[in-house]
Amino acid sequence: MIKQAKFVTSVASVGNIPNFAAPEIAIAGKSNVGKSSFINMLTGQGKLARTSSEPGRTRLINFFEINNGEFYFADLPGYGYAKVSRAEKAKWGELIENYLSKSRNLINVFVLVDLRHEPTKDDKLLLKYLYAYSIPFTIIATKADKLSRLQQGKCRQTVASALGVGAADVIVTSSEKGIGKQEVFARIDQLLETANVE
Ligand SMILES: Nc1nc2c(ncn2[C@@H]2O[C@H](COP(=O)(O)OP(=O)(O)OP(=O)(O)O)[C@@H](O)[C@H]2O)c(=O)[nH]1
Ligand SMILES: [Mg+2]
Repeated sequence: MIKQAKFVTSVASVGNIPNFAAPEIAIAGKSNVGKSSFINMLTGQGKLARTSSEPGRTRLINFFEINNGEFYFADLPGYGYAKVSRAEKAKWGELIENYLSKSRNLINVFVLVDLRHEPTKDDKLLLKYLYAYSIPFTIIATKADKLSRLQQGKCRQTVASALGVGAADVIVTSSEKGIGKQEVFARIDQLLETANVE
């Protein structure tokens, strides 16, 4: 359960990445997949993380304190947005990569993918990176409200197969309808129970 949540800081460069001495869960995924909305659903604060129908709005890593420092969410900038310059893309990539490889208390990356679509090349690249650096992750499928129950089941299987995990390992969510919230909380509890913090 999340009882308290507040925005702490935004980070635009690697040198400023904070160490909170508490477990961190990063929220990653392509631009516009619903990362910020997901944080807002979990915290019950509709305006905590800035959302936008315009892709590529979150260009910084935004940190949120949860339950008075029990853990932190890191809302990562979305990848795969076509309308930005190559230089800017490289800058985002570097920021994300540096964060993932240097953050000492990162316990898990929530990889958000749109339930309706086949995972992209960039999604697969992220997973490859997480495997290579032995960073544990959880697949979260978003925007389930846009599909019927039957389609949700089918798409869950498609997403799972494309990412090389089991369908049971994909948590189906909708920030709009609050679908999957309890499953996500259960996952977070499980992660926190086994967390070691420096
Ligand atoms: N129908 C529906 N729309 C959603 C859901 N989650 C997010 N959206 C919409 O998708 C758009 C993008 O949501 P954001 O939460 O800003 O996405 P993001 O991944 O943070 O985007 P960037 O920060 O640009 O990478 C917004 O218009 C949201 O309202 C959902 O569960 N269902
Ligand atoms: Mg965002």
